[in-house]
Amino acid sequence: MQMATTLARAYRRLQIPSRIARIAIAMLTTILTSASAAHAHGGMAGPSEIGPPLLTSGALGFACYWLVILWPSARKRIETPDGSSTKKGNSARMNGHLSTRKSAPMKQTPHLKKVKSKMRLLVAILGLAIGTIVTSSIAFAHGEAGDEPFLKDLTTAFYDVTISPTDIRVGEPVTITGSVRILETWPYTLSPPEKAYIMPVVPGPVFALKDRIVNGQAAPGSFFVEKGGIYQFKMVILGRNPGRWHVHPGIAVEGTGTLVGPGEWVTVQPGAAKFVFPVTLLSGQTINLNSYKGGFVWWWSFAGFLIGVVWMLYWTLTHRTVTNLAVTIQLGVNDDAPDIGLITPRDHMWMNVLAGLTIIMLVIGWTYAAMKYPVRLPQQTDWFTPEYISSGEKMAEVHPGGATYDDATDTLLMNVKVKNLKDSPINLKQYIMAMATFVNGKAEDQAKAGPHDYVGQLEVEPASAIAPGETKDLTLKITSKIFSEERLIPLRDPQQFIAGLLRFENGQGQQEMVVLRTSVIPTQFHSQYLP
Ligand SMILES: [Cu+2]
Repeated sequence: MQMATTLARAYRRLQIPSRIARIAIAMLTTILTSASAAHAHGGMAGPSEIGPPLLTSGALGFACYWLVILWPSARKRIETPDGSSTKKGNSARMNGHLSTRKSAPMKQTPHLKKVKSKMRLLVAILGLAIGTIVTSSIAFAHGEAGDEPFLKDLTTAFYDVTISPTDIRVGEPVTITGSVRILETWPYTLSPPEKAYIMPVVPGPVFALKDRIVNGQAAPGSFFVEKGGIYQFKMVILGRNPGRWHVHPGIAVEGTGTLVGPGEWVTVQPGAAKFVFPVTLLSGQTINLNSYKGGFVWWWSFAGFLIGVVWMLYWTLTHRTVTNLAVTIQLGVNDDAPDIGLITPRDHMWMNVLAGLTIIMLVIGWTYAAMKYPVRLPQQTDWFTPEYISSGEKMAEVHPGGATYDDATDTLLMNVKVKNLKDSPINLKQYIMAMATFVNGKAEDQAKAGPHDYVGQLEVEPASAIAPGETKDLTLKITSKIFSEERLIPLRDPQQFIAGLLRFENGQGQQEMVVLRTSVIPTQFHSQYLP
């Protein structure tokens, strides 16, 4: 009996915290559930990479929480001796609910001290957070190393990519060409590729896309794709902002995300004149797309933003809704609690004013658009299936014989059995994997294979050509930093597979690209405490 009473008392004491805990758990669950939807550009390598952003956001969250809790208007109320700090007479209810804990005036002085010391702590934390943000180095990469290896290897392969010139002035063009193949090994864990678009992957709108051609056809937007499809692209981009930018081609597959090809550094020098991007409209009028109606768009959006900010500040700075969570959390869900000043008729009036302003803005916007631009077209799209491109006449039959990867030396060893189906000798020229190309050849062959940072040496053993009809066991050896820098090899995955394209060539210059999917066994294991 006594135990039950003790338990009940303990439960009563814990009621508020358990409620907060419930809310916290619900929020955490929501965050975790919604986070799993991200496929590409989400996974990070380890604690060294994921640690700083997590700590920074944690510190920011903590600082913001205390900023709201300790905001002067909230403090003022706590300091008032009789606890009736709100504008209307509401002390009765306040006292009824909370006086047991907060009404005694003698507790105010130590509490004030506590608040002051908390304020100091808050300022220190804010300073620290701002300092961390200011001093942190600028991120240059595009995050492709963060993608899981399977996401890069088994999905696509980029080859013959050129990005040139690499030194231009503002307004001058850079041309990106190359091919991407959606591999037949596309993982079953991802939704099948159906729609995609090819685009330049650059850090923000520092270039303007002028032209995009896929398999010989203009491709203003996305197009239909399929496993095994080969997409030859040509994009022309114009330098917009001066700087040194990393430029990649990428393919954004609906439901999967953007898969990035090899990149090149492009320097954009300041131009003599300002950047302009003239476009002729159907009406015959020529506009500068770079700045067209920019001022209007900015100020109109800002007006809408202001209404939102007024609404946010109104509720966070002057009201108990956020600043006194301890009070609001004890009220029923549908209780406005006007008697303690939670939501008063005056608040309703001001919120109606804000809602009214929003509606007036919308009506003005619609009327203005209808009057000023009577001729309008709905947004246009041009979905198409690009013309089929062959991977080459059947030349070789390939059987994987397994692979090993040495993490210490970045060495991949692959065993393959190759049968020559042609009547002339064939050679293995390249192995293409994700955004990297490994070349069985000299320095000049490597220079032609793609952007320098994504090209490596491939050694084929035995080196001699495969005679017509012959079946040969080949060992492919690649030692390259690209594997670890771009995180291409799965080392701790439930499925240890890589895939890529083997490029065969015969004496007449005919080629075939054959998909190779093979298991990889790491030869070294490092202990790891986090997934
Ligand atoms: Cu990059």
